[in-house]
Amino acid sequence: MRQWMLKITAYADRLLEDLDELDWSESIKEMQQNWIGRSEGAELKFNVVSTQGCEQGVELPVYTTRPDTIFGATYLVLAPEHHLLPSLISEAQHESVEEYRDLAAKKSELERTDLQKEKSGVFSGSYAKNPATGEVIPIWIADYVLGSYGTGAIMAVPAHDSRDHEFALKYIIPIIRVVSPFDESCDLGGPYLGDGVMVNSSNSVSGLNINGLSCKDAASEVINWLERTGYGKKKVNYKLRDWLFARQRYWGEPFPVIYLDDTGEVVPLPENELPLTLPELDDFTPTGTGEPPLAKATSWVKTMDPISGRPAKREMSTMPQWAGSCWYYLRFMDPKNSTALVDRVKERYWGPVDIYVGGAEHSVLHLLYARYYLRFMDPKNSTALVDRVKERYWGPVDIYVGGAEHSVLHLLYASSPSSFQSQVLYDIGIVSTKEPFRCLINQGLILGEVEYVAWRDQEGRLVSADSVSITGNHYQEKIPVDKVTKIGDFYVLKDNPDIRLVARAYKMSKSRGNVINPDDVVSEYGADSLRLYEMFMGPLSSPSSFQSQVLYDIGIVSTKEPFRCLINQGLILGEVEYAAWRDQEGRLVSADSVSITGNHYQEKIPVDKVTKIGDFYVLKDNPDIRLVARAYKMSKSRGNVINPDDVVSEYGADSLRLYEMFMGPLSARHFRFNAFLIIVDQGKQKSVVFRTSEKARSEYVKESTIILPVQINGKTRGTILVNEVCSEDDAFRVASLDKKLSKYLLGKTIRKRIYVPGRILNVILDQEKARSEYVKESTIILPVQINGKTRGTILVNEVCSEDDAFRVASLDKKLSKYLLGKTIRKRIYVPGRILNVILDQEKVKS
Ligand code: ANZ
Repeated sequence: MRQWMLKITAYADRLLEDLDELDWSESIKEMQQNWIGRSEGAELKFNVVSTQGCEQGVELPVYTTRPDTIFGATYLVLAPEHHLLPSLISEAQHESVEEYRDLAAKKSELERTDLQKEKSGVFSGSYAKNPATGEVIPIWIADYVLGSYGTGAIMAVPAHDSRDHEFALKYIIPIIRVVSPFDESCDLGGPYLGDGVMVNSSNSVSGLNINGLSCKDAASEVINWLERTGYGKKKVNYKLRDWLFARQRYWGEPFPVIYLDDTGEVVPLPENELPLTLPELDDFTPTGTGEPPLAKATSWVKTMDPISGRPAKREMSTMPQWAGSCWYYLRFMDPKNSTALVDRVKERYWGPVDIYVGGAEHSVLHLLYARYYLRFMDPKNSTALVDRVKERYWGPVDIYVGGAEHSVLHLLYASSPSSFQSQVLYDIGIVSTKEPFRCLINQGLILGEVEYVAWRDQEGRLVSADSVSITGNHYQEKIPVDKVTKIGDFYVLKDNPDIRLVARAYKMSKSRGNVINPDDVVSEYGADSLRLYEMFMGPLSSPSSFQSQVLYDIGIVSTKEPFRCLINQGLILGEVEYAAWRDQEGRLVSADSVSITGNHYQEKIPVDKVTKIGDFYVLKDNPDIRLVARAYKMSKSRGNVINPDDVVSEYGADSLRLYEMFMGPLSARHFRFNAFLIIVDQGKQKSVVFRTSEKARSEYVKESTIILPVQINGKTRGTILVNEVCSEDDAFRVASLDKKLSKYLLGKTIRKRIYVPGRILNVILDQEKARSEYVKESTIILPVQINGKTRGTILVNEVCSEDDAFRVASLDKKLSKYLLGKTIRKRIYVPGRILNVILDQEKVKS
């Protein structure tokens, strides 16, 4: 079959070298490197000989990356599809070789390489001479050698290659060791694949002696010898194949070429005949004759050369899907241009794509093809086809009339991801950059909603997930989300918190029934709700699970018109304002010890005098003084109005847009979409990505905040961020509020604290108490009331002391909000039942 191939192999080196310039993940770069698969070695010829060693006039070239091991080559292997095979099969072996070839033809390349459990092969009946040793060695046929790689034949070195070793053991072929490990004590049970010193590698007749050399030196010595004696030469090989660019299907860009009826010559259509579009076809199913479906469009196929008027036929194959996907992004830069692919000035302004977000599954094929397209045809590669290509945007380069290899190549491309197109357009001067996508981000997978399951034992009794044993014959039962609650780090049954559940999110799939269709979400919650939710799902590259609950939580639900809903409700407050308290004598008083009766008054503090330690804002030069931080509704009278127009003209619309996106989920209720709407139409100002951030930098560098290591019982368990000179109490408070550290402190009795300001905080716990861990069966959920109203629950030991219960409550994120900075009048504690904290009412007012 006549096919079109693009000569991507001419770009292999450039596509490899230019990977360095890209801000892509190392794994994707590695995949592209592996796909291109550059390997350096030698191609050398073995003469086919009779059993007596007489040359038969047939040369068998092999490709090897280990020319140093030539003295260890004790047999040759040909791929079953090797074109020289028919001339090598002896009469006696004919039948078994044919049988073996039929079997091999049924396997895929993958099955023949990685998946093949046991090597198999058959003797051809012929021999060859090892040019280095002068020995006559057998030629075998085996399907672990692929016809499509290298020369389709190998010199097998069973002492130093695993596949050859396995094969030689099976068919009892000599194994000659030629590399001795540097470390002589190493185990030589199997093939030795490592580096070492050459042994058994000298022959006076061939004049080659590499004994004592390292593998690397021996390899270059052998290559010199091959080149000197004419047996071979240095060779670089690529796994990358040329790109089979024709498809026998209807959908796809038609090739703009015709074949002249009289001579069969291929003529590209002149530019004024472009674009060539597909003919309308009612029936585009396969023809059944082997011809592509376009053969059915007889009046379209039959045409004439627009220049000479000679009768001709159009190409009936079409281009593959990659043909368009490799350059569509250029069209986005200049979509209405009808005379060029993209205007040069526009391309220079917009290109290359700053960030490309795509799944890792595109990492090789699409991304390599796209890179190749931008490079196209090496100007120094003077094939006749180059000029033709230059006349067109992406014309095919090479005509390939292929045989059996086609099926192999085609399968290779279809089954494994690879990629390549962008260098093309760079070389023919259409684009100014050879790389299409400067930065590549592989987005994380969005999994389905978290699913919960409980375990039951053989008698059907619920068993907590942490005490399920593999031998216990337990089985799982799905639990609806409304029966689940979270306590600490664990999901438990709401009405039986002792039973921990297994919580897991799965990849969305039809068979699992957990697919969430964005269209459904949009129609239920509105497109903006979904958009906002996506912005807060976490880092783009991390996987996460879809949580419809969050759509409720951010308060945008129950209306299909979230814009209107938000504009009516949301409020963006002015900048945060800070105030310090002073007492009657004008002395500064920390906000947490101000009493309402003390006649204190407030003083505004400029932002540059404020720093944050843990959750609190304090005076930079006196961190013991906590400040009141509060944002107020924007009002003219307060003078805190922020006009979006001013923000846009100072920072650019993109900056504001970006800022709004990152205001944080908690402020969603205060999110200001009207400001968002205003800036959308502001036009493109200088993008935030090009702005310097000097202002922000100096703001953050000045601080005397340090990272303080925290030890628990002498073992460093984490760090906290505190002011260099902060007090021991403050350091301990920050540590006990820290998520990680609090786990070690929760419910424990502190025996001692050792604090060296600026250096370390070490907390020594009462060991006995520490042992009675809190996660045992005696752990209960204790309701906590503040002023008689239940405000939350805590997880404590049934018999824990009042002090401990109170400490756990005050470390609880939700409850601490009620307690922070308040004076406690009274605590009522009924172990195992309730903790009620009565606050000083007057204080609450402040
Ligand atoms: C002798 C030798 C000795 C080899 C040794 C390896 C180790 P890469 O790196 O993938 O290019 N080979 C060559 N052509 C092959 C084919 N068509 N099908 C299967 N295997 C083939 O690998 C190159 C090595 O793979 C070559 O070097 C050859 O085996 C084998 F100690 O030659 B070597």
